[in-house]
Amino acid sequence: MKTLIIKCLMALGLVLSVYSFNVQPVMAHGEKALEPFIRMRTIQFYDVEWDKQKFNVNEQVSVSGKFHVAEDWPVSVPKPEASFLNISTPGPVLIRTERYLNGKPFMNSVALQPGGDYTFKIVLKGRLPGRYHIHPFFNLKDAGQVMGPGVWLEIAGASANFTNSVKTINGELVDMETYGLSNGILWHIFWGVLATAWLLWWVRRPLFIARYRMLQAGMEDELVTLNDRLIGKSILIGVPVLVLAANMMTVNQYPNTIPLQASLDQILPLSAQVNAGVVDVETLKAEYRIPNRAMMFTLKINNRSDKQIQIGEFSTANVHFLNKELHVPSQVGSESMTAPEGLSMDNTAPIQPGEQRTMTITATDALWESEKLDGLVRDADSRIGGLLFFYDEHLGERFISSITAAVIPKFN
Ligand SMILES: [Cu+2]
Repeated sequence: MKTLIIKCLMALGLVLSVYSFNVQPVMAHGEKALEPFIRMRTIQFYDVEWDKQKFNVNEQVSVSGKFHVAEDWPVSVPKPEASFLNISTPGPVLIRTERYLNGKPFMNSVALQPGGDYTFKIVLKGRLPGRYHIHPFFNLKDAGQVMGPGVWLEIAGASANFTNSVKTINGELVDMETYGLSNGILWHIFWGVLATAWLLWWVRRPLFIARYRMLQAGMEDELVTLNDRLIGKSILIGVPVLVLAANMMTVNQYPNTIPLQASLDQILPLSAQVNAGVVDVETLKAEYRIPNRAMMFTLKINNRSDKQIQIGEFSTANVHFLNKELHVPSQVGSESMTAPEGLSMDNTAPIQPGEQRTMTITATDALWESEKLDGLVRDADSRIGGLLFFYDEHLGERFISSITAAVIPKFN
């Protein structure tokens, strides 16, 4: 017996030690969970910048950037008719105070147009001190969350110093952290007590089988007593009277209120987006070489600008593949998602104004695998999408083209 116990303990110890070898801090929080074709062909964030990444409780911080809504929206994903721009945080560590789309403030969900470009800005305020990974992201109705690039934010200070006061339309200054809290708790407790009491009133008596037998014996009149009826009637009258009276009191106390808004905001994409359509790119072929972790595109490029241009970057699902020949500025805070030498091409000569060229570019990096984008080749929808960034010779002007293609996997 003793040896058996020792054996069991040893086995358990072995199991535990195996687990302890595998313990690693979990850094991700679901960014890669969505299918690759959704992450690459719905909302494509770019130029996302935080005005600061270290700040104090109560201090304002803002994130701004742009996104392109893919033309080649996946057929299995509902159209972005109701999309909500938000910030993903581990709990209420920040509060959102302002939000803009194309410079216009907006409160609700918004309908986005495939093919459109938008600028956004979200203003936040530090609430709980700590170090957090934060992303702007879009909640797409019936599709899920499409993450923007993540950064680490460090909030210093003490949570006790946090203040969140707003002035109401009546000119009253209220503390949003506690406003209406006791009233809310009171009503929850009241309804909870009333409902529990009503349940207990019936449950304390013999229930189903005993009552069923009485019913069978023709004694249904005795099942419901006079007291039962009296209490039932008083609740039937008392509850609506109470609700109406409370409602009247509230209306009297707060005559000017605005209902919670449930409409859709209508904000059109940036109309004549600067440079849109100036550089035409058609994808003739896309191949993914699994052992090399390399995506190869055959592109037909038509440079209709008056500049000589070069491809500087290919980006998809917040991963950036840069052309090392060109020193394009990498996006802020995205070091871990950038392959600085990831983009190569068969013809590095600049594309002349008016030139049409068919060329092959290859985006190679382990990020295809670590960001779980290579799962694309096992999806029922194996199309890829992304943004190509062209630059003129002085890196002064930038032309963006959205590309899309069906991907053919190469297994060796
Ligand atoms: Cu993150």
